[in-house]
Amino acid sequence: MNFFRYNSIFAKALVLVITASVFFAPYLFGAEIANLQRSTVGSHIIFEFDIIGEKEEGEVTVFVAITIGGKVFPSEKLHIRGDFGRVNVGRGKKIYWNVLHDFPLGIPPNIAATIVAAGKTFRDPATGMEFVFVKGGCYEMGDLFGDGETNERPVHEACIDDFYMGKYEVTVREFMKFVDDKNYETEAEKGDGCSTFIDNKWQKDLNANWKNPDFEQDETHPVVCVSWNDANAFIDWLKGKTTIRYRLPTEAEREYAGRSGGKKYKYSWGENPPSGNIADETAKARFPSWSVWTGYHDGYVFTAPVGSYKPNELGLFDMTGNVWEWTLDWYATKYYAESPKNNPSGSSSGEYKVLRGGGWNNGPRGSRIAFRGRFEPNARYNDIGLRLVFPAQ
Ligand SMILES: [Ca+2]
Repeated sequence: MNFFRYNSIFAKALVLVITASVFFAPYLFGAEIANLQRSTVGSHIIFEFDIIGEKEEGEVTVFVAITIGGKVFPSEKLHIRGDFGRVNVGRGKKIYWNVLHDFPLGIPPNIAATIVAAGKTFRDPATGMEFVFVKGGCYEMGDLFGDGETNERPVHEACIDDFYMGKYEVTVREFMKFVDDKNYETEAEKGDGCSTFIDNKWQKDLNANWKNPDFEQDETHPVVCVSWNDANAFIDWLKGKTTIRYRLPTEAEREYAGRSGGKKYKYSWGENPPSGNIADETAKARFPSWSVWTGYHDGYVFTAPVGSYKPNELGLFDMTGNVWEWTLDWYATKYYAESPKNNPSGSSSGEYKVLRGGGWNNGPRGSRIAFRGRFEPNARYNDIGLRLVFPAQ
């Protein structure tokens, strides 16, 4: 086999030079990599491993990345082939890395490989954030009930690839890990604060930011007062920690997941009674002028701890209400008329980024899944947060 032909003297040198510390995530969640072994054959490093999953796990997603001197090289940047991407659970999996192709001048020292499997669920090793596998598909996107805004029309077919979505909105605790690690200052802290609902109207509070959003929060609440730019700084940090290509969801992914896989639902709770933190009777008692969901009590005027209400049919929590969530997409009023069918990802440019899902201050109309919120990428409000996704390929 040509593939394995090599000069044996050089191969010996290779083994000496590489002080590889191969490791894998030491947690058991959905699916895991086990019995990982490394060998060197010619110009290749070969990783052999088993993928162990719960009984119902069939295909899982395997990510591989190589770290050299603290720098992460994801698989798509290297000459790597074999059992990664969507792979069936089982034993004797192999990944081949043509290391001399990528480093022809010599093998760098201190190479570490990270191989991670994501099953039906996944837990991020750096933050503990949980993710749920969302099987892709085609669905009718937009104002299915004929009572929405004009920018929700025309209703059109959108087809979405498989992806993973955050089970919860990003919490104060998770965002704090990023801030502490990077000594990051949010745009609200650097600039003129965050808009909060004071004296019965939205106005800038110079002293408001994610640590002090003008209402009580503990670490289990969704982080707010973060701009789209802050959200992406958080994502860039997280990507550098792991092998996972995290990003914000597209508008089409957010609507598909919010409707439990594109079902004809107006809210994330489907045909059931409301189950989420929206403008309810609790909020009405504090803000009598608000339009609320009459007769519904969720117990919170402002944000609630994430996961306080029943999840939707995909196991995702707070897909309606709690906080508005940034999406990847630039907003265009007429985008739905020209949107591509496969994996639409918004206008190519724009002034505003789309927000989805509604927040603690939205009544029945603004809480609709199809509703398209929008703000400038540097906007900060204490009803805006985020949720992450990553592709399953
Ligand atoms: Ca509420």
